[in-house]
Amino acid sequence: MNIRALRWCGMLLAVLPLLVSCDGAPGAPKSSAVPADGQKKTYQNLVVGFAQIGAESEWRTANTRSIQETAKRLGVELKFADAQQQQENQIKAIRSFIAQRVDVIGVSPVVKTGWDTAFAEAKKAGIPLIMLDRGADVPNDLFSAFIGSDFVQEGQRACAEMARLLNGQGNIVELEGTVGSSPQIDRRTGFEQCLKDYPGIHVTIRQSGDFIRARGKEVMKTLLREHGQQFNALFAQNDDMALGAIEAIEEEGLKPGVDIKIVSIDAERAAFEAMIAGKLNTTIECSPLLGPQFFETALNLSNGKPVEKWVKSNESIFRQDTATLELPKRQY
Ligand code: GZL
Repeated sequence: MNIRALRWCGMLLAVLPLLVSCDGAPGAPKSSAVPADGQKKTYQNLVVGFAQIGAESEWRTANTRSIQETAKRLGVELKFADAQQQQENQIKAIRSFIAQRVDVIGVSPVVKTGWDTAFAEAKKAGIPLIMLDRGADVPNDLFSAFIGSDFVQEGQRACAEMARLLNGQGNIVELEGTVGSSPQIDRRTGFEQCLKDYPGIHVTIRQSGDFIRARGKEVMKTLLREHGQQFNALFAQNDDMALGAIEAIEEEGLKPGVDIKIVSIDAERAAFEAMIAGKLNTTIECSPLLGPQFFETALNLSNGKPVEKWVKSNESIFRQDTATLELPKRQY
């Protein structure tokens, strides 16, 4: 066995603990080659590798569920890697998928930078790569499609909601997500762009909670103790951090949603429950239910069909006045 093959095998062994193969159907592993009779690829003989970020939030858990349940329903062989929020683990998984000759690779890049080499290796191997949910700073020729939300628009929408809640006057704490991730960068960009129209509103404090509920609570607890009188609003870049901050606000004896107006992003079920309780004012939808679009795009790429470079999610804004009506309809 030559050095190159050994290298690939070494990499494969290194990431095996991270990899879970979710067969769409029981039985022997499927070939990733086009069937001998030249028949086009179908879901039942499609082999897809997906390098997921981790399980940092309810949103991510719902995103993973959508991917895995859709693969099972369609009969796609899914090789799934949980990177535990480490970019190096996602890169190892991509290299493992290349070594296994999957038909398509999917990845939700944990941060925007550092992907050129791994993506170029997939391109060199002739394997289409789809970015799902989060994007990356790579040349357009290194990925086949991006499937996900317009994070800048989400930030703009959050700002407009906050301006309405504050009547154009107020000081805001911004709880940011994972530093360097596309949602953290782009939601902040959109929020700041919109704030230019509201000179009476300022973001006075900005800190990261890494999209994690417990971190959101920790940060908000500290900010209330050190700057409590200096802000009357919270923009949380995801619902989980907002829910953690709500706990901290209540423990300080204040009324979330009243003493401190709160706008967040994701529109997960717990956010609707918080709005019904009057503790959260608005949540901006960011759908994790990307499984169907992901596998449809993967199949089209495998059959050499053209796909949109950006398959954009269509999303809504939810406020307290419709939360009771909407809650039963929520799928995540
Ligand atoms: C956004 C997604 C973000 C969510 C967070 O598409 O990447 O990551 O807003 C999740 O809840 O952790």
